[in-house]
Amino acid sequence: MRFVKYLILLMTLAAMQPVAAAMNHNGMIMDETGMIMNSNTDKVPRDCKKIAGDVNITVRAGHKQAKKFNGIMYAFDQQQWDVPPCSRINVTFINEDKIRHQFMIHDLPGYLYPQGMFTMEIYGPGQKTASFIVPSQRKTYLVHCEVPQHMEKGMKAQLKVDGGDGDLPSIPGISAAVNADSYRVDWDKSAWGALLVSFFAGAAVLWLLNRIKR
Ligand SMILES: [Cu+2]
Repeated sequence: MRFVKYLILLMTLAAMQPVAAAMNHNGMIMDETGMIMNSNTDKVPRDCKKIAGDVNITVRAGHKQAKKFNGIMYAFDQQQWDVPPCSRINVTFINEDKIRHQFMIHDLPGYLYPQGMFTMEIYGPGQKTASFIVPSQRKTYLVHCEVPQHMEKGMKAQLKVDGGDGDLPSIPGISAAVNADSYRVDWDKSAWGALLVSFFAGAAVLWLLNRIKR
């Protein structure tokens, strides 16, 4: 019994951990409509002398934005943004759906953005504005929505600093997937068997119907 109690205590502690981590997170602004993480309007990256300028972008996210592509479900209105080195990006993020969406960018310098991330999340229809400052390096950054399956279903884009260092895979309308979806039939013995069985079953039904009519 003592062992079970100990186990339950351990499991409870383990379950509490993510909550504690979220509470400790510096730079997180949260309200009932969403959250902004690691917003940065004035801390200049080490490799930049100063902020080169402001780039204002409006990003719409939703189901409607996916209509221009085949086979995807969610998208941003734009799949790519080009920005100059050391610029401050002021993002107005608009969620057009009645579900959560995020604008999340990865691999920013860790000393300014914990875990290299800048994130905006909106729980339903609405908008938020926040900023981040990019370093000087020529690089392509991944932008996506981290709600489960949203990136896989098309909510994926890229932000290029100084022209970027290439395209990321499976950006709708820009690049091909690493593993493309495949809907081919694997014509092995069982597939042929199923086809033959269906064929003869169908023929038998027709033959029976014919007999009943007479
Ligand atoms: Cu989403």
